[in-house]
Amino acid sequence: MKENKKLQMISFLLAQARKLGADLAGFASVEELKKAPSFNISCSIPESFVDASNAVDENGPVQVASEEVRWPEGAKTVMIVAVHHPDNRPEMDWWYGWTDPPGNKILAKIVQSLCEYASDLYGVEVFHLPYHVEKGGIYLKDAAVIAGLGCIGRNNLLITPEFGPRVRLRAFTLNVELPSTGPSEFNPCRNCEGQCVKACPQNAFSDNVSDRGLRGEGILYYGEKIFSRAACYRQMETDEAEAVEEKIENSSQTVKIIKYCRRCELACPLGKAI
Ligand code: B12
Repeated sequence: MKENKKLQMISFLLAQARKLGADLAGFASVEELKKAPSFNISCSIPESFVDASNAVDENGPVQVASEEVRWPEGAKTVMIVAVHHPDNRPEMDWWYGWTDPPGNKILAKIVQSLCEYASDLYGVEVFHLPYHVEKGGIYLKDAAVIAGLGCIGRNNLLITPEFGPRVRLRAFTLNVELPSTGPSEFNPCRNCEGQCVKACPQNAFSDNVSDRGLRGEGILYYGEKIFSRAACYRQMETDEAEAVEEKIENSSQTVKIIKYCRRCELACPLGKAI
C-alpha cells in the first residue's frame, strides 16, 4: 500500500472509531509489541498458574493451556480501541451467567465494524482478536501503551490521561505496516500515594510478597511494581462464589450476575467522577 493511502487509512479508522463509540484508539506495531513485557514474561508463568479453571467466555468455560501469543499470519499492526467504563455504569463490566459483559459487546461491535471498513475500503487483511490470549488474543494493555493510550500504573492497569484506568480494550490486526501512535511520557503514578495498592482486599500489590516461596504463585515483578496474580485470582473466585441470582432488566428472567472486583481500578484518582 502506498504511503499516502496508509496515512489516509490511519486518519479514517481513527475518526471512524470515535464515530462508532470508541473513546480512545491507536496503532501499535507488531514488531514493537513482540518486545513488550507481557509478550515475553507470559511464557515463564508457572504452568499451574496458567491453568485457570474458572476462565470463561461467552461460550462457557475456556480451556487454558498456554499464554504464548500466536500472531495471525501476516499481522503487522494492531489497532486498539478503548471504551470508557464510568463508575456510575458498573453493569458494563458484569458477567450475566456465561454471557460476556455489555461493555465487551460494545467493544466487539466497534472492532467488527472497523475490520469491515479496513477490509472493504482499503483491501487490508484483518483479524478480529478474541479477548482471551489462549483463544488467539494478545496482551491488550501492552498494545495500548505502545499505541500511546496511556501507561501501566501501580495497579498493573492501563492508566489513560482521560479516564484513568476506567477503560476496557479490544483490538484487531492489519497486514499493513503502520507506525505506532505512542508510547507517551505520561506517568501519573510517580507522585501518587497509591490508593490502588491500599484498596486491594487481597494485598496483591504488597511488598510482603518478596517471600520467594510465593513466586510459584505467579507473582510478577516488573520494574518497581509487584502484582500477585494468585492473590487477584483468589478475589475473583470469591466474587464468583458470592454472585447471586438477579432479575434482568426488562425481563422476568433471573440470572447469576458476577461482579468482579474493581477496587484497584476505582480507587485511582485519575478519571474519578467528582
Ligand atoms: C488474564 C486476565 C486477568 C487475570 C490475570 C490478570 C493478570 N494481570 O495477570 C485476572 C482474572 C486475575 C484479571 C484480573 C483483572 N482484570 Co484482567 N485481563 C486478563 C487478560 C485476559 C490477560 C492479561 C494477562 O494475562 N496479562 C499478562 C501478564 C503476564 O501480565 P500483566 O499482569 O498484565 O502485567 C504486564 C503489564 O503490566 C506489562 N507492563 C508493565 N509495565 C509495562 C510498561 C510498558 C512500557 C509496557 C509496554 C508494558 C508494561 O508487563 C506486565 C508483565 O510483565 C486481559 C485481556 C487481554 N487480552 O489482554 C484482561 C485485562 C487486563 N483485565 C482487565 C481488568 C479490568 C481486570 C480487573 C480490574 C477485573 C475486572 N473487573 O475486569 C482485574 C485487575 C487486575 C490487575 N490489577 O491487574 C482489563 C484492563 C483494563 C485496563 N484499564 O488496564 C483487560 C485489558 C481486559 C479488558 N476488558 O479490557 N485479569
